[in-house]
Amino acid sequence: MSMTVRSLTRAATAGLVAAAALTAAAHSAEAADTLGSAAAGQGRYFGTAVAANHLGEADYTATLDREFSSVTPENEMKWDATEPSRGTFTFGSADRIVDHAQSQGMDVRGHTLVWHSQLPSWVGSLGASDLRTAMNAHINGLMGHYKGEIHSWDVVNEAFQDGGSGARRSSPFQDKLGNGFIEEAFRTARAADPAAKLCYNDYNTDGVNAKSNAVYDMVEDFKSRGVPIDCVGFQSHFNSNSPVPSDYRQNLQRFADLGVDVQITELDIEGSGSAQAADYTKVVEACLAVSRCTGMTVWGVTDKYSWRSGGTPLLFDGNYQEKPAHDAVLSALGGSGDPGDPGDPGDPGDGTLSCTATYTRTADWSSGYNGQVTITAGDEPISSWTTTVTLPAQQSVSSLWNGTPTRSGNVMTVRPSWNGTLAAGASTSFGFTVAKNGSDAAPAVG
Ligand code: 9MR
Repeated sequence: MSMTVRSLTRAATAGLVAAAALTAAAHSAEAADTLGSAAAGQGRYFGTAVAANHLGEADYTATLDREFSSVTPENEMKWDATEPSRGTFTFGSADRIVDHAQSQGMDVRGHTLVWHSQLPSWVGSLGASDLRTAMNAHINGLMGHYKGEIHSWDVVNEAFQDGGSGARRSSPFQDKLGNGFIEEAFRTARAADPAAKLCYNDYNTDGVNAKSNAVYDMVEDFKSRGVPIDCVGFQSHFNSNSPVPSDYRQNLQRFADLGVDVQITELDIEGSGSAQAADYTKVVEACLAVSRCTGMTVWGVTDKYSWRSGGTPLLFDGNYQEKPAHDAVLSALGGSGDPGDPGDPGDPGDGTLSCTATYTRTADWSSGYNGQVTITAGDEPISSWTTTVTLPAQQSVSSLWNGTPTRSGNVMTVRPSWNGTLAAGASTSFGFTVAKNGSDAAPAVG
């Protein structure tokens, strides 16, 4: 195999920084007061997307270096950035990010080799045979340059359509090479850098749905035929139109059960305060519950540079202050806050302890119903809670689970059973069965 002078240089540099990486990880693992070190304590990485043009901003870089253990170049490894004209590779911006990451002992995710978007126009104008050659040359060019330096590559990105069809998305690759382009890209990628984990990455595949079913079928087929695939990336861009799915963990697990790693690759959740924190907690807890979920990446360091900046979807605000979502993630990862950082989990007395209780009727039949009360911690973690459920006079509770009730007339005071400790923004629920005895009215919860 031939090696260019550039890739030889990068490979030699990589050997030097590997030792530095170990020292940094061991050092921060002791403290576990950053996202990266807390995740390391769980055997995971915690990464962020990075833009090369912000690396000169002191607060950006300080936050990046302190908190994260993996980086994904947000745009700098895409086809338009790396091979703007055929056969001419430009690695300047991507190299800057990789060099910075290595100097800090961070790992690098490669994003992305074959994608319909940010594709220079010359690619779209090629005929089928030329396109196949160009696709393989692009994979070889990028992966060769960074050989041994990338922990996981998004080999193919977003090849499936949204919506219910489970069909492949139209792209020059799909339209000219057919379904087989994905398999070919993975085979080329394996040969180009056998040490890198090879991932398929997509969005709106985070829960069980037609699109994720189609990806699932493809991965199952690849595994059965020995096509080299090591992981599936779940982008996890969430907002009110696309909330964290209730079957998120289950979906990650079914992919893991196919024999691939799963990674949360582009996490961001629009919102603020305790509701946003609670959603982040759900995502982190889902990853930690799946042993093959090897790490999480948020799609940016600070809200102000997010691709969805209006939705403030990240863990640090525009002034690099830790948001409740940051503290919730740190806590869910088992970390504890730095006493100097107001609002970090574990800080004594920095904020006001609060929680909210919401009631829903989860089942209903003629003579009775099931009620559920969800307790959500505010911007500080809590270690216990108390709530009251006042029933209409005729009604009586026949059973209650996930809580400890004491009754006085028609007022039931409920305290935790096992579920008193909640991270900032995190939730727990208790449930109960009520005999209506002729009254269908709802209880008052406070
Ligand atoms: O965050 C990226 C943004 O800066 C670019 O303008 C955009 C162009 O397509 O790509 C964004 O990143 C996308 C990622 O590469 C693939 N998944 C969706 C991401 C958000 O659009």
